[in-house]
Amino acid sequence: MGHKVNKNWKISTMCVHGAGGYDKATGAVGKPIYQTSTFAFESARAGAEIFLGEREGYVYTRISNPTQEAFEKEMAFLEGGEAALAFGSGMAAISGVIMSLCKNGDNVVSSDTLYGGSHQLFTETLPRWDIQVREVDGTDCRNIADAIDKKTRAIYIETPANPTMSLIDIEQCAAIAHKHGIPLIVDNTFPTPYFQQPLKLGADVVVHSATKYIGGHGDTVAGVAIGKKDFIDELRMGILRDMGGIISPLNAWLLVRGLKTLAIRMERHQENAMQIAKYLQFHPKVNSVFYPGLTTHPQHALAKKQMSGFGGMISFEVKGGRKAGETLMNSVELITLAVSLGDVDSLIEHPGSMTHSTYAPEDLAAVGITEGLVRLSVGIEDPKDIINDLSQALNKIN
Ligand code: LCS
Repeated sequence: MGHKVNKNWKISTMCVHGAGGYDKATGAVGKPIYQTSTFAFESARAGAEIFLGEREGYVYTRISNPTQEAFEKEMAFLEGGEAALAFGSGMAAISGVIMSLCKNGDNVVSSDTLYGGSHQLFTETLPRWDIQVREVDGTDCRNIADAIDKKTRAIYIETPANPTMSLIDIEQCAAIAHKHGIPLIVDNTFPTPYFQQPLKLGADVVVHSATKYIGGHGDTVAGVAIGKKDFIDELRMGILRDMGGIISPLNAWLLVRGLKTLAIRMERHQENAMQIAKYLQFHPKVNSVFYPGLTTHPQHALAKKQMSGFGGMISFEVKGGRKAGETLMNSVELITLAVSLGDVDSLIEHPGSMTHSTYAPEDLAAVGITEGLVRLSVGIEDPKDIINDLSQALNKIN
């Protein structure tokens, strides 16, 4: 009958078939969108047994739904985890995981170069419940080890980091975490499981903004956490059920569809990014280019060790600071001036004043987000067209 999921498949096959099986009820090959809030019970007794966890079954879409489940199964399969849980956004996944592990008085040790929203959650929002996040320079794992104390409940890292493309050694962080009996959480949004599988390097939990490469088409906001079944079950029946930050069936379906082309999209994003990084590297209006695939990237060796590819994100510093960056962003014609990333379309933005404006000015400088830093999410267009667009826009800088 075909479509029988096999753990030995290569990842591009997993992307297409990993959600497994035809729809049991109808044989539909495309995953149906179960656009329902509630599910009928066979009998009063069956309903009570499902509530008690003595019988399998769906109850209510805030707890589970077959379309969400198809996405979760696929993500667990791709990341090599036991189970996954979908959320309504990447931030819901990140905050959910941290809240599930911590209570007031606890702390988390985190790398300091993070998506600006994660930084805001860690430094403004979680402290309101007396959960402190200690952000340290994770490019040297000793800083992480030094910040751990008896109240530390997890290590959290983002690698490659948004937007500087700095890397953190996942294996080393996992060893530190396990020495202290705490989990390592990795935000794997930038590389996706296609290029990096943190659980296989010792991490315990992976989180994603599925809004990005997982969906891939810029039409969905979503998140997901992957890890051990016990942890994910607790997350589902605790934070997700009680805080309610779920994904809709339609959005879960868009992600299942997006994942089918993840492998070929990531290959193309990477091919394009490499060409563009090389082009920018020698451009007279560009000071420096940050892309882990360049041999000049200070952590190129680590990238080769823990990633199977370098992804589609580039940041670069233009000569002339913020003003020059603004000229560039106002002059692009093909590339869209917008936040978000990982879409098939190329997107450009200024982290210092947009995605990372949640950092205090002195903290921005400390983590390497300079005034002239521009972030480019390289799309899957023809690379010559992207380069021509950058070329004409860079030429507008005086
Ligand atoms: N983690 C990373 C690495 C991200 O880049 C983002 C969003 C999130 C988590 C949060 O995910 P969301 O809730 O938005 O699904 N990054 C964005 C960015 O760089 N521009 O706009 C959003």
